[in-house]
Amino acid sequence: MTFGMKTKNSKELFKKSKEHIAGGVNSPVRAFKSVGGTPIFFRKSRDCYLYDEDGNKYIDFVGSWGPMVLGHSNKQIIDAIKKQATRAISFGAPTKNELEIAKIIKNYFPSMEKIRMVNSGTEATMSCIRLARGYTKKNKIIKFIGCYHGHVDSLLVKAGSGLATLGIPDSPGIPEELSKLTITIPYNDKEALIAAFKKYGKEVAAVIIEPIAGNMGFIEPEITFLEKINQLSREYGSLVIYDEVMTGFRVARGGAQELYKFKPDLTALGKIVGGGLPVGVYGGKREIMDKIAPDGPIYQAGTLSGNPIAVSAGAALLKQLKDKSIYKDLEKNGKLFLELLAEVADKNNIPLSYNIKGGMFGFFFSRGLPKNFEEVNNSDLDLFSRFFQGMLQEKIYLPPSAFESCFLSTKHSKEILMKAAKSADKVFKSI
Ligand code: HOZ
Repeated sequence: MTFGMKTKNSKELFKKSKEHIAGGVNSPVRAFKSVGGTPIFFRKSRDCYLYDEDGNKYIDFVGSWGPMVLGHSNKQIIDAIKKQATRAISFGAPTKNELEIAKIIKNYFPSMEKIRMVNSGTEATMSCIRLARGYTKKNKIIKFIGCYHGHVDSLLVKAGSGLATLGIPDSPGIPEELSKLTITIPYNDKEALIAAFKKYGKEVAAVIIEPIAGNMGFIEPEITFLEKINQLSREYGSLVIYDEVMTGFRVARGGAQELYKFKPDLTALGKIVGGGLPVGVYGGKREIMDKIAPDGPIYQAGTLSGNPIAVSAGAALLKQLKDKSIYKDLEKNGKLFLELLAEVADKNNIPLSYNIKGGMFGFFFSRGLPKNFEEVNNSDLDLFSRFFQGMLQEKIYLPPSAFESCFLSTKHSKEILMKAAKSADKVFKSI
């Protein structure tokens, strides 16, 4: 598609990458498969802008899928990385840096009484599942259709994000014996949840949920649905795991659990905790976390876990999120953009629904806001692809999938957002 725009270098790089990297990319959504065209190869980023290998400059609504809350190339984060890199890169041994970030995370997420650093969100959710199974001595997991919790075997069943984008319901390579232990039910479906607990409750180690789903677009939960999860889990002795890899430090400083005032037993956090470097964290109730080795028998380990550079970068970002008013401002600006977007969509007879919390939002080409994966699937996905391509021509970089969420930074000024809405108007007229 990308006609009119210079993409020669990206095209060549993608062609070459395909010879050496599986699918030419290191994560499937990046391949632009569902939206068409060639993935853009980026070279530089500043504030809310991305610069590609062909010299194009884009307004970015991906923000590295979350971490760039304060915009790209934040000075304090860069300084922290430089400072730590000159001191030491990695020890595979404890450091003061880990203690510092642990205290900040606990302060922002009071439900995480003890934490463990890992290297990605996938590792964090995977470790939560093992811990929940080991702690409860039960094996089954309840997850919700369209929620994505990383590429963990037990959780890669009817998942969102890349699987939804590519239309892969269940990945080959996962033994049936294992996927049988995962019970999947629709998001926001209390009746299905009650039925699942009635049938399997005694065997359920945990319910894992994105307390605001970000991997099937942006879907808010009904509060009564979250309450039901808590109530049934308590009743049956199952744990509640919140996967806040996308929502943590994003919808509010303390994630969706701060917004809804719920305290899950375990929480998984990811990318944002590293300020853009590869980091994950899991944590929760002290008595559960004490079951992890070396204090307990449930094993989990990693040489690069708590890597000094990654945690320094993370701490530099998290310290700057101290003032919660950042989130009010992000949401205010985001709402302004989405209102304008809806206005121009309406003007062009295009149905559009949207939702936002803090610095994370989603929009769908549908009359009403979808409540679950099926409803997202029923939105106009083809229109999304055309809109994506049109916006790319306008040098606006959206997530290359209708099943992902968008991210704002404090560097997205009102002027920049108004410019993006104007571009959307132009695109709506042409598609
Ligand atoms: N699945 C990731 C976001 N939900 C996207 C990963 C990537 O391509 O970087």
